[in-house]
Amino acid sequence: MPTTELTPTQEFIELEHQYGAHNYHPLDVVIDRAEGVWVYDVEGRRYLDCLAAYSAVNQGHCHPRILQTLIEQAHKVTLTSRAFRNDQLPLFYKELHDLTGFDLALPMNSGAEAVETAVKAARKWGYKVKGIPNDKAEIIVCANNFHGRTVTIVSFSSDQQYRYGFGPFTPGFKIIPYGDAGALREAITPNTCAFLVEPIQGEAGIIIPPAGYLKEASAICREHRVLLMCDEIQSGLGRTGELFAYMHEGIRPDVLIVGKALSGGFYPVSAVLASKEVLGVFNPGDHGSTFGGNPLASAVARTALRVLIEEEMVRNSAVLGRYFLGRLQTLRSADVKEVRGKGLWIGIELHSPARPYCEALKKEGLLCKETHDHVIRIAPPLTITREEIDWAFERIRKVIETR
Ligand code: IF1
Repeated sequence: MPTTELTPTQEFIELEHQYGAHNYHPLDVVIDRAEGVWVYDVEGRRYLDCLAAYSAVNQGHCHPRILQTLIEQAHKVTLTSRAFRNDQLPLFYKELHDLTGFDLALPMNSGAEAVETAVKAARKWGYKVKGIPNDKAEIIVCANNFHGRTVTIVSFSSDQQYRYGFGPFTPGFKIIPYGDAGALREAITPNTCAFLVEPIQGEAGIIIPPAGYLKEASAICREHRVLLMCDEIQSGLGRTGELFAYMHEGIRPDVLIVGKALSGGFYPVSAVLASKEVLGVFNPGDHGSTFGGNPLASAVARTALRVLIEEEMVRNSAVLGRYFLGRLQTLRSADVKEVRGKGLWIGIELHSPARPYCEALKKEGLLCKETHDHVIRIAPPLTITREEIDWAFERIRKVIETR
């Protein structure tokens, strides 16, 4: 009986299948090394990473300067807990303030934890500062939002799969259509404390709202003393060609939520940035986290921000994003419905499912991920070069125009 020899890739997949929960449907590529925009699988094949870990490695995989910081800090101290102080968090706070202009920051780990922190801050601000009756605070969110996977966050998701089987849900949220400032005005009540929105919706398929939407939403929030909270966990830190996506509209949110590339993909680091009036509602013991603001996270994030600025990755995202979008908009296929994007964040919307295209692109050496079934998300590290874009474009054109 010939034994079925498994390839190294199949062996790893088999182990995952046998011993891991099946909460993902990843492409069958097993990566064991990564550098810059390139990743390598266990059989030595090379791929251009057009997902960048959902924009967590904007700085490119294993950025040497961030790696150096990680190693040096790991030899010194990694975790003190917030019961004591450390020498990296104060410097991280100061550099976040200098970079963003927000008075204060509250450091957490995952993006979802930062979103939960923003929800708690907005509610407590609503009660203590705005004077909303206790337990009556309302937060407005948009349909097709993605803000994380906790029970409270999926309580305000409009995606049935993200909610199915996870009730009962947290009350106090209202869902309005995305991109419709009038709907926001309509939904506000005297008990509304905040409007939580992605400046560009990522998981929904890189949905860019009408020009002026965020500006109008900001004015409506100011008029009704509602906190505008921008979730820039995916759209932030250069992805759209500005440091933060809200900057395209010349506005400034009351609360800014960041994560992912805040650590360049080396470590879970997230944060909520806001004024003293908002984050000042937290008293000692109100809120926290074992790892939040630890010295290793703070040191890594400081270098991740530094390389983003010093190596002009935001400008690269703007210039090469326009170039990449321009080339992709020349694609000729009856299956392409729209090609849209901002900076190095591009969605190729198709009439048919995107997954088969992602499988075909993998065979050509390009790793992309479908989002919401019909969109191929193109989001490479912001360090990509024009030559690498041309290399990627040739393969995308071959797959899209010859299927
Ligand atoms: C998964 C999606 C992207 C986010 C925004 C908060 C969070 C995310 C705008 C939560 C996280 C990740 C989560 C990851 C896949 C990925 C994702 F497909 F889930 F929706 F990027 F679009 N706000 N997005 O994009 O941050 O807690 O994950 O650190 O859950 O499958 P997190």
